[in-house]
Amino acid sequence: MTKSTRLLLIGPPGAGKGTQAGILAATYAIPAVSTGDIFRSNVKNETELGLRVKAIMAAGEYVPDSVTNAVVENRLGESDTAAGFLLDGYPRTPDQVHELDRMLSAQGTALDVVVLITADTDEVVSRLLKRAVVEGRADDTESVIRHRLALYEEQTAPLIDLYEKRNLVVAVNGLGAVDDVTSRIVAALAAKGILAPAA
Ligand code: B4P
Repeated sequence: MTKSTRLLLIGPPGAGKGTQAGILAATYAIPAVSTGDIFRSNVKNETELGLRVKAIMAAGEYVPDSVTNAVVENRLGESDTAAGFLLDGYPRTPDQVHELDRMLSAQGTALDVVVLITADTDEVVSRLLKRAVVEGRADDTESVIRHRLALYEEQTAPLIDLYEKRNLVVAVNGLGAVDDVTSRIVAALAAKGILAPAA
């Protein structure tokens, strides 16, 4: 493994970011930092932050950049991220990219790879509707899912170009079994010189 591994997972809602983030964090022995999970846990625990973002998330809107950036800056300030991390669901806007650049350059570090997980709209809508039955997430109704997808296309998909210009992006097909998607990501990372630590 390289001395430290700083990864970012990007892709539409339902592409499998959260699913793969958990598996990859264990594989590469780095913490997954999921803004969605952080917000959901705050909503569940009815913290001040949770009360602030609850309705925004239920409507499928993005939490304001200033709030999201502060959450990530705090999390990346924790010692377990010093040897690397995997960002899941952040950044999603140009301002978040800018702030992440600032945070990392202040640490004298940078991202190693941006993994783009692709999946078509029909597949992601069907996955999220299935998850609605299992988990009952407030933002997994069909109209909110479609809104989240539109927001992704408008605000987040353009960021891929920006990271492509930095030569950081590897695109991985997110269709098929979860294990197969993981194997594709592991192979794509290996091609970039990022290897899992020996067990
Ligand atoms: P997230 O938690 O990031 O939600 P998401 O985009 O839906 O992705 P998630 O990771 O949960 O789903 P996954 O694709 O893994 O964000 C939720 C909300 O938080 C946002 O709408 C926003 O309000 C807020 N937020 C978060 N980050 C923000 C930011 N940076 N700025 C502003 N606001 C922010 O999985 C989906 C389903 O597919 C699962 O049920 C899974 O089991 C299934 N699945 C996964 N892989 C599969 C496969 N290969 N085959 C079949 N099913 C699969």
